Amino acid sequence: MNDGGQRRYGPLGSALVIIPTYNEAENIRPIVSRVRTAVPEAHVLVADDNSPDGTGKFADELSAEDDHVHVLHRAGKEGLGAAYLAGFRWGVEHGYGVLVEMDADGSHQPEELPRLLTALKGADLVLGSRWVPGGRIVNWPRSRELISRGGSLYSRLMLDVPIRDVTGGFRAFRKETLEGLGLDDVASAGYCFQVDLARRAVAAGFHVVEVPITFVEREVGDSKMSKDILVEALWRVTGWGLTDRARKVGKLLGRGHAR
Ligand SMILES: Nc1nc2c(ncn2[C@@H]2O[C@H](COP(=O)(O)OP(=O)(O)OP(=O)(O)O)[C@@H](O)[C@H]2O)c(=O)[nH]1
Ligand SMILES: [Mg+2]
Repeated sequence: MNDGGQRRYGPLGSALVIIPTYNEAENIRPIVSRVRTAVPEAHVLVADDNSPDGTGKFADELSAEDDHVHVLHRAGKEGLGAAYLAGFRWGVEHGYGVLVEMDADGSHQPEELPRLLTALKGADLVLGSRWVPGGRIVNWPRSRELISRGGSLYSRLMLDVPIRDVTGGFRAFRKETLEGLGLDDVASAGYCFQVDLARRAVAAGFHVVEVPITFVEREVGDSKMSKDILVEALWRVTGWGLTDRARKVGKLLGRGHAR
């Protein structure tokens, strides 16, 4: 993560808030309406994986009522990462300059979006962060907090990224940043998708800024968090960390050999 130094940043283009959904029927209307109120100029893209509870249909209704709301219907449940990749592609193709990631369940508060977007004026990527001073969590069981904090700490140490909240999913990207991350070979489906994007941004030398947020546990609907998602995150992060280390050792040995 560089400090942004004397760099000058181009103006922010129009923003697209991407909301991936799987069975969020009760949450979709309130969350879209909060986004529309908090950042009226932004557009919303609901990326729905053919939710059996009809979330996609409710999103279509919202879209029919409001020309700032769009829906991307996907064939079936493929994970959060795949839904975001499709959403990013849609957003770039449609000319948006800022792509925002946000959950549908109210954990990410739309009212905090203006702060994220303001910070992006001087950054390549802004991460909403629970674990920087000023960041807070509301109604999370201790066990969930430990998993999240532990996951961030493990990723930070393993991957050598100076980011406190590396698994969070409330983020704002400049289009140019996404284009510089090499998204074509991102395979992560679950939460490690967020870790993967953060480590790619740091490795590419982008200026990453963490902004404190208040994260509120979902009140309605079911979590899609599962043991499989955690296991995927653990083995992928470990794999990336070991590969990076092996590469560094290889470079050192190569240099020694050349001398
Ligand atoms: N399109 C799509 N969206 C998904 C998928 N899995 C999760 N989501 C959405 O991604 C967001 C985050 O998922 P959550 O289940 O809230 O995960 P979480 O926030 O870690 O878990 P909780 O704290 O228990 O809410 C929500 O908006 C989900 O509806 C998926 O496979 N496809
Ligand atoms: Mg959630």
